[in-house]
Amino acid sequence: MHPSTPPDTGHHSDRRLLQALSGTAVWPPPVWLMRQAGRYLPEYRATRATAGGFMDLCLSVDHAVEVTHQPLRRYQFDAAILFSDILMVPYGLGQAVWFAEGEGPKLTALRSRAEIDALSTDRFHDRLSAIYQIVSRLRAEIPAQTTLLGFAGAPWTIATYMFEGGSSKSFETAKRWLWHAPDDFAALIERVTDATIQYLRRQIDAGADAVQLFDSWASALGGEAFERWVIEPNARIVAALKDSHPATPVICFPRAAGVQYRAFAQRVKPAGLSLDPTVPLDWARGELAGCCLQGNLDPLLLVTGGDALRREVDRIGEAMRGYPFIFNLGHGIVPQTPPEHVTQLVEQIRGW
Ligand code: 1CP
Repeated sequence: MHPSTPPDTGHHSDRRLLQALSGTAVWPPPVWLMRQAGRYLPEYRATRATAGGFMDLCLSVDHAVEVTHQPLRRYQFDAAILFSDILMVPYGLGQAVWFAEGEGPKLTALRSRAEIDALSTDRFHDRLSAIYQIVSRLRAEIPAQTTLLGFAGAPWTIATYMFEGGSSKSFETAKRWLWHAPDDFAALIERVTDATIQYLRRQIDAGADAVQLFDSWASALGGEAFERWVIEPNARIVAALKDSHPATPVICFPRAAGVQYRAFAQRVKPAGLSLDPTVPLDWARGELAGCCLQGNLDPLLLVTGGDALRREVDRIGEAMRGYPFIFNLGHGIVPQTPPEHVTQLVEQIRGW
């Protein structure tokens, strides 16, 4: 350390993950994992069992703070991510959201323009006030060098749940709306976009150091529809946050968007871009320059473990050395992941 370097005062310049997002090549790279809190951890399952439903878990300040801490007690991650869910925005807008045991998320599907117009931001921050308390408690409690990430779903992905009433494979209902009734679809996207901007601003004000936008179903759209419903809303959110909170980086994740990642990066210009496992890293370094890249280990390799995992982790590191990069998975951890494989992964990266 240089003799004039000030002691660790907890200033955010000490946060390696923020250095990477500001365009610096940090080595070894900062690491965190999508869904790093969750069902693969026995302590998560124990807390979840006492919390009631999944929505109760997300809206209970003590429980959500506890499960956010759990992976940090086991692993030296560079970031904590707010424990919550992307479906908090529909909930904040007044839609009913619940999680049926073993079936995933359920919502009362939107069926008319009147139901779209009835969604309201009037009580949005009230309904979500627990989330802002969770963020501010986390920022006070986690180590100074650990980055606190807030997050939200991107509008297209959120719209699929709002129109389908839950998970979908084909997105048939949502697509019917966007092609049959584009004005109504646009009204919904606009409402969700505005709410998401307000939601992320409040998370940042409460202490989030950076935020991630999950567009998990971006790959369902192409051509003009990708431009209008994926690129445009992401661009509007990133621009609004740059305007109000210029020091807070945004990471975008237009998952599985393939070559459309290039147009996305050029138009949205996020500080960070999260890559799914199919994106070739040498291609990404050339075509997505200007963004700090994050990714992109296949989460199932973390289930397999052993030499196959070790080799792939080294390959990713070699490809990204010398480039602004955050090590992550290409999608969330799956429940059958052995926790000791995460230990192996983090130790390997720290040993580079
Ligand atoms: O039973 C349980 O305990 C619930 C499982 C679970 C968990 C742990 C759900 C339900 N959500 C979460 C937490 C969660 N979801 C986080 C927490 C922070 C973290 O540690 O990363 C985050 C960031 C999310 C984001 C999320 N929710 C996304 C985007 C990322 C992705 O996986 O693509 C999506 C699509 C959701 C919807 C959702 N919530 C829960 C499930 C099982 C799903 C996916 C359903 C589907 O496939 O449609």
